[in-house]
Amino acid sequence: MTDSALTDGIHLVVDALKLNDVETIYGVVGIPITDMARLAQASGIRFIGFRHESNAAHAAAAAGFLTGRPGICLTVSAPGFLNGLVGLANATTNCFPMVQISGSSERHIVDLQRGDYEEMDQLAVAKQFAKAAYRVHRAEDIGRGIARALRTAASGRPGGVYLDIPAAVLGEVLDADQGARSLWKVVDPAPRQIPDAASVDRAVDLLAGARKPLIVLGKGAAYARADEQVREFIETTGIPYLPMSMAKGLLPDDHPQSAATARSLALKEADVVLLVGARLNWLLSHGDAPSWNPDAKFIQVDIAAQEMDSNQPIAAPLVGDVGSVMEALLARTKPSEHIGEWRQELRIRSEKNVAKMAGRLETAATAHPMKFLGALTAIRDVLAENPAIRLVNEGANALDLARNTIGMSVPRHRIDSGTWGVMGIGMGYAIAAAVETGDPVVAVEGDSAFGFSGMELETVCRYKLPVVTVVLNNSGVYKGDEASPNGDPAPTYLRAEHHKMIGAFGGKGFEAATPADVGHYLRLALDSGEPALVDCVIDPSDGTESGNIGHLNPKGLTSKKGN
Ligand code: ADP
Ligand code: TPW
Repeated sequence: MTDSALTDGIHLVVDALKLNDVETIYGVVGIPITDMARLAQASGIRFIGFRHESNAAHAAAAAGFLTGRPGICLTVSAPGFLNGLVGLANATTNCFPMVQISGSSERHIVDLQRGDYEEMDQLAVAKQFAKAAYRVHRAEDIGRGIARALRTAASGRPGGVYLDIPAAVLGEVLDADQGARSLWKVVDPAPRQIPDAASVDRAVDLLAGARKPLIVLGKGAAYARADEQVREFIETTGIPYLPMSMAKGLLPDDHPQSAATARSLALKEADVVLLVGARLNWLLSHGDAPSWNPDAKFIQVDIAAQEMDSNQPIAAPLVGDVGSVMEALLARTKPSEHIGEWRQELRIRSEKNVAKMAGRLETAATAHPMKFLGALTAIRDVLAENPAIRLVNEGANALDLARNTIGMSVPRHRIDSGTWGVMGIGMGYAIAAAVETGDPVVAVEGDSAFGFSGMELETVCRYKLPVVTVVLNNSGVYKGDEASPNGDPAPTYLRAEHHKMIGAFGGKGFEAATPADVGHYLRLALDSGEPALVDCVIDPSDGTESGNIGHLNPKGLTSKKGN
């Protein structure tokens, strides 16, 4: 037998990924996967090498959301695997499809805890954090393992899947023909799921009787890529809708039916609520009074049947994919009657809120030192000039205020901290957005949030990605003006001149002290199409603790007394 008639585990992994149209792998190399990264690159798969696996995994998750196909993250064993796990768990929580492939150490040593290099039972650990976790024990099962991982990640409710491949399997040599026959391409990994006709009737009847109906669009609706069906349903029925943060842009934020600027009134008053790819979790106050009308009836569109009744009784469950369900609803639904008054009520509240916000923005525009809202108004104006820009957003105040200030007009152009409110997604998401879409990316980051993945600026520069990072730098977590009782900095205090960092990696850094500076440098950076960072110097006293979720933050007795 000649060498050309042989293959090995490493080749089979790369071949299986290629066969399944994987174009990019996000990862960090080391034993036992370095050669796999090299081979992937040589075979035409793009390998994006990161500084830390959490960021690579976050990138793979974002790639999954942005493309609708599982993003791939590749890590080494134990510590690299654990670093990636944060991204894998976050992907699962957010219902993004991704696969984390990690090399692992020798099973016969690990399982007897004899002390191998990077010893860990990774499969057992991953099971708790992933939608599913699999291990391949023989090279001839690599194709099966990858097919299974890809289908599990993408089908039904998407999520993160872990695939464990021991070093010995990667090194295993087998006959090339036998190897080739062991691989296959997954057919129709995420089939449509048509709703039951009776469930559609039930929902239509409920909606028909509503006086104050409301539609809530979640990131599942954005993920479903049923943009036309969603828009048509909303516009045909005339029902007001609220977009969750990552559903913004599914319809343009200035759409006349958007109730975003009358959110609290909409929740309090709605009598029939149609949830579309949105869970009634903490982000929607679990559907509870007093945020919601206690008599509201819920209709829920979700691909995952187990989501129904998780918080409130679901009067009309619609289990299926958003596209199929909206089509079925559209076929039976007529324009809603008697909702003119309801829409008028929301409009009046909205006008009042918008006027209040305009006042705040006006005050912020001239404030010195600069306020969050001053910088954000400038960012908003620049982004409005180019709707193709992908927006990444994390922080506390930086997240809440940017979400409310920056309008989106195109679906899936905003990715953020999501269901967990996690910090650290910034650079990973930005890198994936640039790599997967080729569009310019602006990452609007709180200064603390940015620090979690800041070293990946080097990755942005190394791959010359069109990512502009805008740091809203108020010198701290939430705020930067807290005094400490001893000589140490306060727990919330941070200090960095971020624009200097990127220079070390060959990117351009700007420091902006006024909204005019912010707009000017952001435009300059976007026009260059090159990696850049704008550090916005924000008043350290601006911002509230925990942003708009301060009520979730337990306070000790000392704080309560105001000491
Ligand atoms: P948000 O945070 O924007 O409110 P969530 O992440 O809470 O959104 O909810 C997303 C929901 O969308 C999940 O329950 C998930 O099962 C569902 N989902 C994901 N993809 C689809 C799809 N193609 N069709 C229907 N539901 C989907
Ligand atoms: C992985 C807790 C929530 S928000 C935040 C932290 C540390 C940073 C807020 O400060 P930032 O924004 O980014 O400067 P701003 O605009 O308010 O000043 N670790 C993880 N996730 C979370 N959510 C935290 C800690 C947290």
